[in-house]
Amino acid sequence: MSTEERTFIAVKPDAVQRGLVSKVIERFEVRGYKLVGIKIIQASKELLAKHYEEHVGKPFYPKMESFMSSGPIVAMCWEGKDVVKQGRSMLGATNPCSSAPGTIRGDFGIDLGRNVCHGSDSVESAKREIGLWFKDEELVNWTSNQAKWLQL
Ligand code: DGI
Repeated sequence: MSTEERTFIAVKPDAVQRGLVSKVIERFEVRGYKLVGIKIIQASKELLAKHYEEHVGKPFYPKMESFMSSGPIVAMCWEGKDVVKQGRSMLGATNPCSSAPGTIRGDFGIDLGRNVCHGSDSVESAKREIGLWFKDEELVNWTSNQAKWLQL
């Protein structure tokens, strides 16, 4: 297991259907982060309830569950310096209408319920979410040749 920080990023069904998977991947790649896990998955209601455990029972949950299970999700694990915090900042505010231009949600979304992507909000949640969406053997430890050009 790498000692580098990791985060869980998901391209939600709206963005998969709109052909935005490559755009989300590109933002993380060009920033200097390393992709260590990726798969396309049709999420079950059980998985979503675990992932969104703090939201189960809230008024918006049934609609969100239905949206998140309406089509495939691209689940990814990205690795690199400060990737959890930087990943959240690259995604932008939860509501795309409040997300700054230049962020993923601010550039590609206009609706809170269809907000393009998910990113872990803390190192602890990242560990939990990566464990929910990936088996250990689905994550690949590899050395990027770019590493020496990215940081001292
Ligand atoms: O971590 P985030 O995705 O930025 O935000 P969050 O954990 O507060 O909420 C998870 C998702 O739930 C969010 O991406 C969109 C949805 N959501 C949150 N609050 C509301 C909501 N959806 C609706 N329709 N209404 C809400 O108030």
